[in-house]
Amino acid sequence: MKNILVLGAAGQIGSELVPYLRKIYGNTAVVATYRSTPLIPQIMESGPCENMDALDAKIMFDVVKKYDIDTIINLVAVLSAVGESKPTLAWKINMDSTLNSLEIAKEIKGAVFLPSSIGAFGPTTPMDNTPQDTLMRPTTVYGISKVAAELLGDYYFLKFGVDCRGLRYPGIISNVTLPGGGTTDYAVEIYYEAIKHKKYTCNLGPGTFLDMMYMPDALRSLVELMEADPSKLKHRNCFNVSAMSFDPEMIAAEIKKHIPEFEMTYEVNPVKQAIANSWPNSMDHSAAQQEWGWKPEYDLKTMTEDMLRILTPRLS
Ligand code: AKB
Repeated sequence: MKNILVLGAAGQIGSELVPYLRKIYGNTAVVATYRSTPLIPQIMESGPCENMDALDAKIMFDVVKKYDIDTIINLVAVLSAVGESKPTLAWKINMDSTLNSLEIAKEIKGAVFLPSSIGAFGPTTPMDNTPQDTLMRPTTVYGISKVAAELLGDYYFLKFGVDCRGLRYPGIISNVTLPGGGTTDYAVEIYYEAIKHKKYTCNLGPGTFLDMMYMPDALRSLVELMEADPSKLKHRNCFNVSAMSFDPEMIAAEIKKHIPEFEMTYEVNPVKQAIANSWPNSMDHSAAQQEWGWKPEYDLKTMTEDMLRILTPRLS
């Protein structure tokens, strides 16, 4: 990657990915784009930014040309829970931004990163140690758009030689920008509420296991995959990647070790619960280990220590 365009840079991943990439590749080499949500000041002040709509291919192409972009990272997405209340909008945003990225990469002979998700799996997928290659019949519009994007990524690689790569991200836990509209959002909110109010009402029920990952691992996995030797990649779109699997009781118990008065209660959101029940409990990420050396650094214990260390002074 030399000159990188990050679409959706104001979101949960984008607001940390842009500074991370600028540190590695240089401030002027990473162009951050956004539409309605403003970028964080650190991004606005440290390098090029463009206010543009990723659904407008002509404008995206002009920006790509202006900065001599060779790699497009498309983080534009309507997530799983919101997608169920606005399915046609979710489909349009998720698919049009994907197609525009692939079409423009084809023109410039560039590379594309497409994030997929545990949401690409469905209720008929094996739930435990979910294999890399398995049955994928998701029951959310978000998941359907992710499977379609994975297939399109492979199609553009095979048909046009576009160097498209992707990761099936689990729930991502972070402390800069809150996620919005996802099913795994509870695992971020719980830290904020534990610090601010010493209590949290969880919208997923006890025993709901899901894969999760701390943001530093998510950022590193993206760069490691994009820089991996292409001749080693048997799977391009997309690799299972995970760092930990837990249920609400386990994360609450870990937080309680640091905040003994913390209490969690449950008020299950039926839409989110149905989505979570259709997703894997834990994924097998051995293909990512074998093909490009994936290895997570954080587990539930070390992530909790780090989240509380960073958030406590900010929120107290
Ligand atoms: C969501 O919950 O929708 C996302 C995801 C796992 O893709 N965080």
